[in-house]
Amino acid sequence: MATAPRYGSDLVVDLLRAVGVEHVALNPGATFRGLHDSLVNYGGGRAPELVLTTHEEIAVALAHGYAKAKGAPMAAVVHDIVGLQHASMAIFNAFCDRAPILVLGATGPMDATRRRPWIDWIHTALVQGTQVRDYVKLDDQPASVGALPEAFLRAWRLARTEPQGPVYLCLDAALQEEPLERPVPLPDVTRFRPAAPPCAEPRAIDEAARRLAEARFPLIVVESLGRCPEATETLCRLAERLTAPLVDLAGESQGRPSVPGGHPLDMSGARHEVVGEADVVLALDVSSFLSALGDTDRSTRETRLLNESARVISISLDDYAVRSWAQTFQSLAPVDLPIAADAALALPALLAAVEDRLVRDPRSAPRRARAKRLAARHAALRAEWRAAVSLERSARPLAPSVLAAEVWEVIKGEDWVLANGTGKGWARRLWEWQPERSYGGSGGAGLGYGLPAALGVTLAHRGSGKLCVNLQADGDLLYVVGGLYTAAHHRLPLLTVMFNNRSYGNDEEHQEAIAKARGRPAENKVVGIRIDDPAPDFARIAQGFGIHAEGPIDTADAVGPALQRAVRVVKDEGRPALVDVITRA
Ligand SMILES: Cc1ncc(C[n+]2csc(CCOP(=O)(O)OP(=O)(O)O)c2C)c(N)n1
Ligand SMILES: [Mg+2]
Repeated sequence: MATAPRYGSDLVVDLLRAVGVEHVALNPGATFRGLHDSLVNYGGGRAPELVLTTHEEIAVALAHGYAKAKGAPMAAVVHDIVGLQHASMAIFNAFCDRAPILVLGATGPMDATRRRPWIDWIHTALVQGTQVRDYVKLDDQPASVGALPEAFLRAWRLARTEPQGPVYLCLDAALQEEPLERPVPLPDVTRFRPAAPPCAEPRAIDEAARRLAEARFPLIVVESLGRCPEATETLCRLAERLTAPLVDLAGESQGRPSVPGGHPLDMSGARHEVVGEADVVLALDVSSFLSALGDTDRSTRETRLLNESARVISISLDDYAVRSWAQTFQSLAPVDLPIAADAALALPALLAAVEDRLVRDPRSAPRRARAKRLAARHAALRAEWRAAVSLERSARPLAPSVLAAEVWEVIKGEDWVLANGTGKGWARRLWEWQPERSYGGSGGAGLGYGLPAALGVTLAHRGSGKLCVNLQADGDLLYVVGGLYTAAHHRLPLLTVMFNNRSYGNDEEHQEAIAKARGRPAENKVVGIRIDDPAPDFARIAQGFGIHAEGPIDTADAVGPALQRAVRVVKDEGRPALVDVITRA
């Protein structure tokens, strides 16, 4: 292995190492043959380690899952304009989810005299970064080897500065392949760390504390607070002090979970009730106020607020993440006390200010009564959910609730991690739900996320003894089924459980709703939607990639033993496994 950098791309490997990038996911391409060679022959393929993917979308989605689980970015390398176009969906998801990723691209050569005919021309663009500019925090293309360290460190720093997100750095092929005539000094990377995130303005915190302490029925709503898992403890303490119900929007598809499912103040399952009763709402890291405080009619798309009179306090960095192209900023909701701050960082100060006020104004009797009432409602909800499982137990195909319950029976004694999926929301309802063990969804609701993101989570936890579980929908998997190769090749010990309804189920509901609204035959909802003629055999597909797999399974009784066998493969052999279970469409 070479010891001193000799080419521009060797320098990129030095920079990746210097900032501590441990993994680089890629799908090969000639525009980064220089970098590829440097990763293999200069870096030795291990520092950073190469992860081979079969599609650029998989490379980026894998880096997305990894960033959330590791709390640190990895890199994904994508080939010129074609790889970047494949990667773009996954970059968008990461942008919406505020996941930091270093996307390295390649182009050119920009010097036309050095281009090969045809291919180097059709794959060169001015300026390549414009393809993803609207959903990365920065795109850049250094024009010389000397400019490389600065461009790299700026991108690296911005990706990790709150609000975090993906960055795109395009490396000219000629620059990668350029021999270094003289050493290029590497800066001290510790001097380019991300800025400390903003805390809340003290007077605003004091005002928030006053409104909350004086509220008749305060409510706390969270959407993405789980980006900082340490915030959960303070969040629960604040809720307990105020006897404020907690509603976590994460658990279905959006956000990052932060509320423990067993907390007696968790009212996520009774959102309508508590929103309707609240007079003051504290929204922590909430972007979609209408998801939090409203109700939408599926067929008319009409949304109404559940409570017109509640006053809203919001703590988030959303206004610093606004871009004009995609309307990811959501509808403009009225907020009575907006506070721009990292919600997790603001929480301890808010808790202290609330405690201070409650000591001076201890009207505890109504709070005690409310705590009792909410705890009873919480227990009733959980009992309802368990009863739903008992009722459905013999149904064929399986109800998602029953499958989620079966998965729980098998993993509850393990040090589990939910790497992807929600089991149609049932994992949160039925499992002993610890939010720090899950990583939320894609952020951008772009399909093709689940498996590769789960592989990234598994990579981040490799060697930790944790059992990574992927609750995988069929339609989502079919976009990125080649991810199974990466799972097998890199021996990523991921347990995938298919919630296989042989359908783009979500769209089936939409087609039914619109057909009904128009007085047309609802039974046609399956046309152009079902994936059952012929039904893909996911066990055989996985086996074809060398993965242990069983299925299709369509009875509850057969699920447990198959899952147990799969868990043994994952744990004892350190290999991926898949169990295909047919669920209700
Ligand atoms: C890239 C992309 N294409 C299409 C859609 C529209 N879409 C949203 S949900 C859905 C169906 C998903 O099917 P599956 O993953 O099997 O989950 P299910 O609804 O059946 O549980 C589709 C096609 C999307 N969100 N993203
Ligand atoms: Mg489906």
